[in-house]
Amino acid sequence: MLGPFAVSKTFYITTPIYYVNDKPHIGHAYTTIACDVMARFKRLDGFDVKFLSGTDEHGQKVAKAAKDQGISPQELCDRNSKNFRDLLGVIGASNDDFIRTTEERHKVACQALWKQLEANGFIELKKYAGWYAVRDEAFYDEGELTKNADGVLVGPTGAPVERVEEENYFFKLSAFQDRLLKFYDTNPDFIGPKSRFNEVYSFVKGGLNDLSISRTTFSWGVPVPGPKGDDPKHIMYVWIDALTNYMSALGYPNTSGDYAKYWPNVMHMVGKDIIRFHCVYWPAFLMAANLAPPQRVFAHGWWTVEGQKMSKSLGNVVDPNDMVAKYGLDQIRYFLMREIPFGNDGDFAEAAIAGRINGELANELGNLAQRGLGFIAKNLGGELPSPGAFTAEDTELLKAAADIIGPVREAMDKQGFDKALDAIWSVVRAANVYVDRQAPWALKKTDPARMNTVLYVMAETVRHLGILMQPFVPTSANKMLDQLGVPAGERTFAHLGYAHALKPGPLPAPTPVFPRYVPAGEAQAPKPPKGAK
Ligand code: ME8
Repeated sequence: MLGPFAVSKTFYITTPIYYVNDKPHIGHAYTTIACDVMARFKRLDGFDVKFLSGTDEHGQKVAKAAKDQGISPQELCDRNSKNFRDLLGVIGASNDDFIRTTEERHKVACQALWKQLEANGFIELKKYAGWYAVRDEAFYDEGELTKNADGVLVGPTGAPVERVEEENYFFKLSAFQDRLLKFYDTNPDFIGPKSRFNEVYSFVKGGLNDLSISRTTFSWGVPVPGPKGDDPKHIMYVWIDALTNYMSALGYPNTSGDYAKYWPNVMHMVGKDIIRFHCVYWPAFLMAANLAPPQRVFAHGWWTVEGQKMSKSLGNVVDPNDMVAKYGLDQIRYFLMREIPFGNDGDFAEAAIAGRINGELANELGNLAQRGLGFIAKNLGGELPSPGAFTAEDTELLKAAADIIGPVREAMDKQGFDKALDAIWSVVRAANVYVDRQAPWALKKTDPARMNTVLYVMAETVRHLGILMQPFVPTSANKMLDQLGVPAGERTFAHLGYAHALKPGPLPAPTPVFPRYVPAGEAQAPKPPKGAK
């Protein structure tokens, strides 16, 4: 099956740009890691990939945070944007660019898009009286509001709203209902998972109001362009500014270069909280500017922490830096991608992390690699032996390892990270069963030629697993491939299959790739010597 991006072979993937009013937490790391896994997967699959992350630095929320801290908004942005940029290194993100909405290239793009919308007749100035939630940086309709337990008027997310009355520029969103519905009908893969597609579809079907896209009561934003330079009164609403980042990073309004190469083969990865902005407003802005909407938006679920909502007031906000330091980078990446079907909500429980590390990475995948390579190092002087004729069992395992890319690719095209790992794991488990059955250690005395073949088949299976696991656990997977002596240029999906099989000969000394996780207090507790009382 050809995935939605297969024809052009370019793939542009973006994280949301994160608000700099706060520190990065595990939720931000989650979205970025998912993008990184997708980006690495597509690169290994022969695509020309561009992977973008960045920070969302304008708006009332950021301006307020700066005021509360007694510093200028720019100072706050510089300080906090760095935290998000640094996190990318900590979580192993292979992004090609990092955009900040306070950069000049972004201002140029926002103003160009605005002018295009205006020239096409989709912007008008009118008086606005309505409800705004600063926490969500979103306007809500009267009908969406409720009172919370404290009697405070809140939007559908629980964020308090305030009454605003301003003269604003409006985007004629109401004119796009039919075009959007038609676009969804003809592009059923535009939104994943399916449940979110249905949610967006019924929202648009219910009717669209025009959208206020400028603010006048504060000044921390991109100035609205006027006929003679910047409009002194209006700044852009932070969401029209924020969404445009995806094109600023391609050099828009220059429509040659990266823009021509990557747009609209783009996938926006977002949390379920910001789906309306990406699946309704963003395609409408683009249609209004005669530009193509993105190919796909995937909205993932939210993590709770040990069963509770993550919040500053509960003091349970998980810092990804701490988690990586405690469990290891690949271990955290694996856990986040494996633990819950992508798209669902899930719970971040530390006992579950340890369970995945020990049960799957150490006992299953790590053990498989270590059993084969350790045996070769100990008994064959570290030389990968030449295989003899393959039996039916050998061929079956080798074929399973080579063919699994099909189902893995199919799962990844739908961002089914857990399903892709399930498929890879079917080979890990089959390989462990194979080793138990073939028992190379017993063959050492009885049939050394057969032992050589079994060890070779094991090593060749581990080579496939190493190649396939690179997007998820890049450091460890490459360590596995190093230990098999696989050249750096022979690690893509084009190198799966027996045509690129390992060459017999000396291997580097193996070291365990996936250590067991031992909680701090229990680390290395010395065993009492035998016979000691
Ligand atoms: O919304 N579980 O930025 P933001 C999983 N600036 N993911 C979570 C999460 C959780 N508990 N909490 C946050 C913005 N996220 C805008 C985006 S894009 C043009 C502008 C993730 O800093 C999730 O991906 O509030 C969510 O969409 C994102 O962080 C929100 O980050």
